[in-house]
Amino acid sequence: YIPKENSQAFLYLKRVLHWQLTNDQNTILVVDDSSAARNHIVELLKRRNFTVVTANNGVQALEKLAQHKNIKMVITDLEMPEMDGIELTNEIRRIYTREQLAVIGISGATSGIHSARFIKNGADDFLRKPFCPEEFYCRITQNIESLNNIAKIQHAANTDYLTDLANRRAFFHAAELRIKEYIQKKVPYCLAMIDIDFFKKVNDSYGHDAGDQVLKVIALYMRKHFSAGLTARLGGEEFAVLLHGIDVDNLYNRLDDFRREISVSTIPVGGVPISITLSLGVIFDSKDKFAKQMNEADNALYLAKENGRNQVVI
Ligand code: GH3
Ligand code: MG
Ligand code: MG
Ligand code: MG
Ligand code: MG
Repeated sequence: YIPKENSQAFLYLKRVLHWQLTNDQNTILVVDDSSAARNHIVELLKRRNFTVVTANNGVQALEKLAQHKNIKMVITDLEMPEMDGIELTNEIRRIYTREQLAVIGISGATSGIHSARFIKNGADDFLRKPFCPEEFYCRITQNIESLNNIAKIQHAANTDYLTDLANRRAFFHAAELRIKEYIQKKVPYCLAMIDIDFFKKVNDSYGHDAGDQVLKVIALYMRKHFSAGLTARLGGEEFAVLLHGIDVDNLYNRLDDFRREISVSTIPVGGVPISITLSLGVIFDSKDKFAKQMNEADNALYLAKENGRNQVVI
């Protein structure tokens, strides 16, 4: 049966075929104490190109989850020895969010109470045994698609559209966490705000598109130069980097090397070589609240501008 072109069923088929091509990147964990039931599900998943891992009960399932970091979905039976499907779902939700991992409960019981219990305990969906393959595939596809959509939305929410660097939101979130860790582990670190000098002149002289191109190239330089650090575009022509290293001198030198590298390079835009310089405001190993640290870096940046730009101020 071939559905009519552009009907919903046709579009569904198209989506299934699309996912089928990428399903090998989606690992699914199948948990059931009955080997016959397990093999049946594994067989269905393999036909659709999924990578499959199996477990006989909840305890084993948690071990498999810890071993295989790329598992996207767990399909679990209800009644199993040692740890049943409900307990397993509960444990999973203590460790993994719904964005990280989908859980689909399966049970042969005819009463609707089991589907409600699975969902209340953190499952995303439920299938009643025996199920027809078509329903099984629909539910799997729907849940995988939903996970992939969330991943896309999260990426868009955390990425600067122009430069593809982390955006302000992502930087504030990730930098705060990393700094806590650096302080706890006594790892030397620095937080730097980087602002392009007289960027308005670039726009005025060469046009806004050329300005955009310069921002993109600066982002590439940052990525390359600070590959082990956390880099971001905070907005406009303002960037930030969080670095960790051996000591303050080493961190300072890496920042100043970057400043110098940019000041001696020319960025070709539409055949015209554009020269720019950067001002940096930096704080080292501060134990202040993150917002305060950003503030102090910003104050240092202001001083760098005051003192004549193209320099790093601590
Ligand atoms: P200063 O050395 O004091 O930082 O001078 P400046 O000209 O760099 O700073 P100012 O804050 O006066 O101007 C920043 C300019 O950056 C103004 C704005 O048009 C430009 N800008 C902000 N975001 C973008 C963008 O996404 N693309 C382009 N092309 N320009 C941008
Ligand atoms: Mg069972
Ligand atoms: Mg400004
Ligand atoms: Mg500027
Ligand atoms: Mg600025």
